[in-house]
Amino acid sequence: MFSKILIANRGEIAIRIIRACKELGIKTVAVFSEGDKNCLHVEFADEAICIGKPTPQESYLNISNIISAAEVTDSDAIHPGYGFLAENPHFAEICESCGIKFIGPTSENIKLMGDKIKAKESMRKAGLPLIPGGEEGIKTKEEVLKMAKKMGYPVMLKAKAGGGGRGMRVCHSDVRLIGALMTAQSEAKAAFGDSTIYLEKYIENPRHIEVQIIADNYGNVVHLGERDCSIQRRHQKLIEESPSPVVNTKMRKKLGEYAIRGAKHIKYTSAGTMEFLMDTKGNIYFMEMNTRIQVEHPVTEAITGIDLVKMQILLAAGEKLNIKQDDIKFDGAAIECRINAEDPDNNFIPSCGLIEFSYIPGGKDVRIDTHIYSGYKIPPFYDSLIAKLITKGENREEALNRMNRALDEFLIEPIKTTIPFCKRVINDPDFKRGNYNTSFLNKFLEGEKE
Ligand code: MV4
Repeated sequence: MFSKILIANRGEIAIRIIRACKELGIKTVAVFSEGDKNCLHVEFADEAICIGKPTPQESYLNISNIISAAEVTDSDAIHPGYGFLAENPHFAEICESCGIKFIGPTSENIKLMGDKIKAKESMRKAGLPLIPGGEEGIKTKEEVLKMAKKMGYPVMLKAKAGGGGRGMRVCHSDVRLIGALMTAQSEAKAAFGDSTIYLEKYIENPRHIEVQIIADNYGNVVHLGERDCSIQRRHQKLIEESPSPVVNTKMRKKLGEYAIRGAKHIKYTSAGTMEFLMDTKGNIYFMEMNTRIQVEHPVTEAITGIDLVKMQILLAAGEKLNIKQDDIKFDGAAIECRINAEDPDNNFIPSCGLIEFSYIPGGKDVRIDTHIYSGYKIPPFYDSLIAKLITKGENREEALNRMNRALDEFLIEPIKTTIPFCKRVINDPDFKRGNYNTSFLNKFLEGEKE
């Protein structure tokens, strides 16, 4: 087992990982930027090292400073959390070559899934259902028109190195397709340094359903059910829940089998998530795979009782999975609201500065993962996520009622947060019925303007 882990992250996820380490009796090293001196992850870790100036580029993305911090503290392993370096194959490779265990999948798997065309190709070989198209990068205008004709409009252009919605374009006609191809290529080049674009059939009003898996180094893989992440704004998730209101036991089994088959095919290790789209007829298609622990992992922890971060650490240290698929029971329902320091009444502009007062809710089956406290000053350099509120119930209705009361108790003053907005969304009649898809939030926002 590891004796010391360096956490290459900040905020709530750094604290989440420190908690897992402490419970496993592993020493921790926090890294922090000059803008994060007063952060709780610095306080809670056994040691803390400053890794540079406040901007992410100069600190949490600074590979050599992080590796140096691991070496001077004699750390055995690095947990990257999510974001920053979590899905950087180069970083994972450097860790390994320095004899530091990267807590996550292999750099080969990160690289493979980072190439959205190769990812689809490997999942096709594994036998997963895919969105039509995307077999190869587009070389000529003639070629893309031919492909679009074959699959029929609407179609979608996506970046090979993409993800997170950047470089994506929906097109309804030949003329638009040609125009969009050029802009998508330059956007992809600017964002990822790779202009390669591929074409897919556009799935209208899909639900975003993802399946959590965890795999050890010996070929054992289990799935931990799905999360419905359809409530998103500009590709940022706001609310996630499990089980999905539209997934029944049979469908869950099917989704789980796909996810396990895909993971086994690439000899995946550690925690990972297979993202699927479900169309309005209930057809499911593999979309992409995330090779990290995700923001919304506590939703799965709430209904399975499994600590995913502890599990990641144990498996990275070479332990065998101590559970079989049949041991995993899905109990009740859980929902997560992301609390961002943003003003929902002002186009979600970031709201930084001093938190003069904060009260964190509690009570039965309420979980808050946060790094804020009364007197904490939110720096302007990083992601706006300041807390995750997760409630669990015997069923969806109880989880939602509990979320309502926990949101009522949650006080963060004087900055603006998404708390009141989350309250409005979860009380929407369609949301309450589980009747929503990825178009929900835009329509909801339009409705609120009137
Ligand atoms: C799609 C799609 C419809 N059809 N692909 C958005 C993020 C990126 N990972 C892929 N995304 C989408 N790909 C096809 N062929 C719709 C989306 C999409 C979406 C997906 C999941 C959750 C929210 C979304 C919001 C808008 C578009």
